[in-house]
Amino acid sequence: MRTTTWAAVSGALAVALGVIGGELTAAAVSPSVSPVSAVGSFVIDVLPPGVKDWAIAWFGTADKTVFLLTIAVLILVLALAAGVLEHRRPFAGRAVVLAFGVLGALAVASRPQASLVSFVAPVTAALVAILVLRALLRSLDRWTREPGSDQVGPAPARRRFLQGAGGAVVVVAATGAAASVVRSGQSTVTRQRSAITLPAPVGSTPPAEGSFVPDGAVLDVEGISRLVTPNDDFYRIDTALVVPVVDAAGWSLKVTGLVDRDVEITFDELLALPLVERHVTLACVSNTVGGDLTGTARWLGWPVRDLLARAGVRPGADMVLSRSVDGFTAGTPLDALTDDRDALLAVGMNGEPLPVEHGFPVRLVVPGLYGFVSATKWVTELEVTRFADASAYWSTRGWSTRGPVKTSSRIDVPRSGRDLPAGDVVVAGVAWAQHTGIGRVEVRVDGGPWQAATLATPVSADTWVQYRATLPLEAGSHTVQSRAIDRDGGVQSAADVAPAPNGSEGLHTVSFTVT
Ligand SMILES: Nc1nc2c(c(=O)[nH]1)N[C@H]1C(S)=C(S)[C@@H](COP(=O)(O)O)O[C@H]1N2
Ligand SMILES: [Mo]
Repeated sequence: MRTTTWAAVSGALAVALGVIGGELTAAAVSPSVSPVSAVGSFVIDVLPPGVKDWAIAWFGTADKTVFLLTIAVLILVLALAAGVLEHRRPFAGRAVVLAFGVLGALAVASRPQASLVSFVAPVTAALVAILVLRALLRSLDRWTREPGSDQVGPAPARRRFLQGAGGAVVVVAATGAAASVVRSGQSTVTRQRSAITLPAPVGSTPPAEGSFVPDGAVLDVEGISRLVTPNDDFYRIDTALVVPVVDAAGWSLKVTGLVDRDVEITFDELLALPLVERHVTLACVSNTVGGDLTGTARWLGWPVRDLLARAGVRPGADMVLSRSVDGFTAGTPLDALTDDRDALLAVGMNGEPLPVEHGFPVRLVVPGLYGFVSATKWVTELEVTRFADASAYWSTRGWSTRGPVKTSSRIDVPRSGRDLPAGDVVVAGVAWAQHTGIGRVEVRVDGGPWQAATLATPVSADTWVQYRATLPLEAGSHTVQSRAIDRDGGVQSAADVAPAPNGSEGLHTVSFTVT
C-alpha cells in the first residue's frame, strides 16, 4: 500500500479510538450525554424542518439509521483526510481533529441534560485521537525514511508501524464487539423495567368505558389493523437519537409554573395512586393519509387532572409545557388535561411497563391530540403556563401550536395493486375521531355514491373503530375510498392536504384489479 493510504488509515484509526475513548468516558461519568449522541441530536435540532419531514417521509422509522450512517460516513471521510493532511504537514491533521473536538463540545453544551462533567468526554475523545494520530504518523514517517523501505521484507520501522496500526484495529474491533454485547444484553433499565409489577387499575367493576374490549369490537377480516397494536409493532417517533435511559427509582415529575404550590411525585408514589386503564389511539401529525404512524394501546396511568388539582392551577394559565429528560417539550392546552377525557400520566402499555422507546418510566397520553403537542415520553416536568408565554419544540420549528387529531380512516384490505377474484370484495380498515368518537364510516367504488360500512362495536370515543363493507365488483380495475363521520356529524376532509403544519387531510384511495 502507498504511504498516503497508510496515512489515511492512521487518521481513521485515530478518530475511531478517539470516539471510543469519548463514548467510554461518557458512559462512566455522564451517561445521559455522550459526544456522539450530542452531535446527532444537535444536528437534528438545527436541521431545517423541511429536511426532517423529507427524511421521515422517505425512510419512515428507519430515518434514524440512515441519518446515523450518513454522519458515520462523513466522519470517516474527514478522519481519512485528517490522516493524509497530517502526513503532508504535521499539525494540519491534528487541527482537523481538534476542530472536531470543539464541535463535539459545542454539541454537548447544547444538550439540556449536559452538566460540567459532560465535557470530560469530548475532551478525552479529542486528546486520544490527537495522540494516536501523532504516534501513528511519526511511526509511518520513520518507516518511509528507513533505508530499504521500498523492499518487501519486514524492516524494523515498518514492523513497528504495522504493530501500532494492528493494535489500534484490535482495540476498535474489541470495543465494537463489547459494545454490541452490552447493548443486546440486559441494560440496567431493561432489567429494572422487567422487575416492575404494575398495579391493577381501579374501578374495573363495573368496567369504565374504554377500559375493556366489548364483544363485537374486533372484526374477523384477514389483514385488518389489530384493534390493539402490539407494543413491538407500535410506531415510534421522537427526536431522541439514543433512547433516553431513565432510572425509575430516581425519576420524579415536578409540577411548576402558575400553580399554588410546586408538586413533585416519584415513581413509587405514582404506582400507589388509583390508576385507570384506557384504550387510546395515538396519532402522529406526520402521518400521511393511509399511513402507519398511528396505533392503539391500552394505557395504564393516573389522570393528569388529579395531579394538576394537587398543585392548584392559577387563573390565567391555558397551557401545560411538558418536558422530557432529553429536552423535548410539548405544549398542551390546559383544557385537554383537565376535562373528562382522561389524559394520563401513563406507566403501562398493553399490560407491561412502558417500553423504553415508548417513554419508560412515565409518559403523557392525551386522547384527541397529536403526539407532538401532548404525548411527551420520558416526561419529568409539567410547567403550567400560557400559550402567549411559552412555545414547545415543534411549534418553534414550523408546526402549529395546537394539534387536535383530524378525523380520518384508512383502508387495510384490499392492499393496493392486488389482483382479486371477481365477486364479493371485502373492504375493511380502521377509522378514528378521538375524543368525539366515530359515528359511521362510508366507502365508495370508482368515485360512485358513498355506501355505509358495517362498524365494529366501539371501545370508546378515543379508540379507533374497525369497519368492513362487502362490495360485489365486476372484472376490471377499481379504486375504493373510505371516509369517517364523527358522532357530531363532522365528515373526514376530502381535501388534499400535506401533514405540515397541523396534520394531513384527504381520502385514502386503494387501487386494485378484479379478474
Ligand atoms: N421526549 C419525547 N417525547 C415525544 C416525542 C419526542 O420527540 N420526544 N415525540 C412525540 C411525537 S411527535 C409523537 S407522534 C409521539 C409518538 O409516541 P410513540 O413513539 O410512543 O408512538 O411521541 C411524542 N413524544
Ligand atoms: Mo408525531
